[in-house]
Amino acid sequence: MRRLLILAGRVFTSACFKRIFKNLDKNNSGRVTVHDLHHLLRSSGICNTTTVEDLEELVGPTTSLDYAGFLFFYDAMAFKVFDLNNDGFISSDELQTVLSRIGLLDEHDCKEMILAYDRNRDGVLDFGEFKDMMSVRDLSGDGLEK
Ligand SMILES: [Ca+2]
Ligand SMILES: [Ca+2]
Repeated sequence: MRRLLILAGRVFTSACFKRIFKNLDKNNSGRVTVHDLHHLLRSSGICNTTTVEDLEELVGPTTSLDYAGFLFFYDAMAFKVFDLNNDGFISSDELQTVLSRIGLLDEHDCKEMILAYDRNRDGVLDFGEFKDMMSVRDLSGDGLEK
């Protein structure tokens, strides 16, 4: 179970969020732009259909993000990827559909993952619960660079 969760977390970490951020922040300004993020999403295959306009809507009235904003953005993007019907919740069916697309997990595992993080027991994950699930990435040793 733990191993599966870490695997799922890795889908979105690939290596290390700080490294991703640093790579995007080519001029070392401590901020990345919406265009940088757009390029990241497309090149990583996470969200090929997302346009710069979609991102601008998500990011709000700013054209660049600091690291904290970047992490929030990434969680929000991941949530959007899983929330296939855009109702603001992730069901075990949606989790299964997305994870099976990338060759991870079967139906049983998805139900367990939802159960493990479904704090209010409504059978689906809202954004807060989803972020808890994603925070498993901290257990995989990412984030602290020497
Ligand atoms: Ca949904
Ligand atoms: Ca819930």
